[in-house]
Amino acid sequence: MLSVSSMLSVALLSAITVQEQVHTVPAFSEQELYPGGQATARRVARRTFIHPAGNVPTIQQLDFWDGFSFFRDPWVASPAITKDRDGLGPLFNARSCKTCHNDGGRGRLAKEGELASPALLFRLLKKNTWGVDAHYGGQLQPNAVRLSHPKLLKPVLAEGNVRVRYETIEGYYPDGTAYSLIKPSYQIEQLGYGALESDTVISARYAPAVYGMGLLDAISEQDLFAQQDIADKDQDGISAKYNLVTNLNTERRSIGRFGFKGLHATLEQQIAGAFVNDIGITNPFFKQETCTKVQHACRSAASIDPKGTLDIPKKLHDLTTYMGQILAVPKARDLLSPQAQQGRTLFYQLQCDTCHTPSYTTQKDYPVAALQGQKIYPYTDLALHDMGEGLADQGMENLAQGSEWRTPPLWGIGLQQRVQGYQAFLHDGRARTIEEAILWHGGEAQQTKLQFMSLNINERNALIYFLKQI
Ligand code: HEC
Ligand code: HEC
Ligand SMILES: [Ca+2]
Ligand SMILES: [Ca+2]
Repeated sequence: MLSVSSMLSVALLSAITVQEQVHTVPAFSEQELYPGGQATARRVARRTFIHPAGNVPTIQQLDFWDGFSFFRDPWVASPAITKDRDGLGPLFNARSCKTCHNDGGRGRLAKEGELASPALLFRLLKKNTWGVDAHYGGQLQPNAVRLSHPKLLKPVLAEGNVRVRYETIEGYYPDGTAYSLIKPSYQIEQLGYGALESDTVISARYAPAVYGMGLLDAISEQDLFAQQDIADKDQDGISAKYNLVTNLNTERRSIGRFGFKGLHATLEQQIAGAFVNDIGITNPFFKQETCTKVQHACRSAASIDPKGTLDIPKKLHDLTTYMGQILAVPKARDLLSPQAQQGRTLFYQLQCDTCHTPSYTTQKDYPVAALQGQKIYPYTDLALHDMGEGLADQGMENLAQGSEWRTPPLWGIGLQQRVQGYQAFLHDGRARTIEEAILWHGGEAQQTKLQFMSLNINERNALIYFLKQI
């Protein structure tokens, strides 16, 4: 006999009728060939992703190249002769944006057993609560400026380095095909300020491509919120949660859409965060250098900076933001071929589109005219998803748990190998191929992953071929 409580739950279960998922495959649209709408790059890039949006007037293209120099050129310690490129550090990860976002694409990773390259940086987080390490702050900076100044009694010490090792995991598809994955582990070395706090956890982040960011910035908040499904009401096993952060412009809680944990509300604030944390360049959004209370030499170095104020004033900041806004998305490639079309159908049938939302129309009142009202195909909902233990670290970042990651855009991912001569995927760059990236999907994406695995080899290849063309 059923107990009252289990009868109740049976009643509840039948009341919530599990919706039959209809995997509709939308008709192909020619617009998919131009993932950035009219702002798509005019030609497929060779050796670089740096192109201004195809539809911006010449005068704005000049601003773009001007802004690009702030992305490309290294910053130097102050005092220096170059007055508009100084202020580096005291602590920093790299001297320029380009060091990590190589040619607008992803950074180059170090080999197994070597010290991590700058393109892999390490956040220092807390378990189950949002906080940072008291001694090292929220990010490990492996570099420090070398200054000589009478007031600086001791040199600024770098914070440390990380050595990366990989463990190989072998597996088989149901059809018997073998695959192998590599799982990273990290060892921190040369700590400059003693041990990390015992409850500090490290979270590796691999510098992503930065093209198309202005278009993601131009998606309206309503369009994103419409996809929110924290309690999984539609019962497809996939929830979508946004990381709500303070928009430093409006002081209002907004969707954090940038970064692997969705920590920054706007592109401008994401770039401002990169400046202060990664390069040590203070700016109107982040006015303090990253020195912690115990980093005395760092604090002295910051205080003797002859500029005494922010390393970049507002205007310069806008210029850089502008460059980030109109950095163009590449055109799709062989999307019309039968193989790509077969892969496209599978992409929808397997419900990859539930998280990798194919398209949006950008806001009509976004400040940059070229990006207004564009039909774009980024393939992301910009929401956080539980991706399972395999991809999890233990750190909390605002509302994001260790296992939750923001869906990354997929546009242009297949070009990385061709343009840059190397490729790596996922938040820590552990996936050597697109196939491996899919195989790491777990948690809410577990079902989708299993369905991918049970495809036959031609179908799997077709799906991957499609992803390489978008
Ligand atoms: C030390 C390496 C490094 C440097 C230098 C660096 N970045 Fe990044 N960048 C990253 C990493 C890693 C992430 C992902 C961060 C995260 O999610 O925690 C990122 C994220 C971003 C994003 C968000 C991408 C997305 O998909 O949401 C943008 C935009 C960006 N960086 C722009 C810049 C700009 C502009 C500069 C120069 C001012 C810069 N970065 C400097 C490593 C770097
Ligand atoms: C539950 C949501 C969800 C579903 C369903 C999903 N993905 Fe993802 N996908 C993500 C998230 C989140 C990441 C980032 C994970 C990370 O970096 O650790 C990701 C990463 C990727 C990447 C790597 C992108 C990059 O730039 O590194 C590829 C490729 C990808 N997904 C393809 C697919 C395909 C193909 C499917 C369907 C078979 C699929 N995904 C289904 C959420 C999802
Ligand atoms: Ca500085
Ligand atoms: Ca630090």
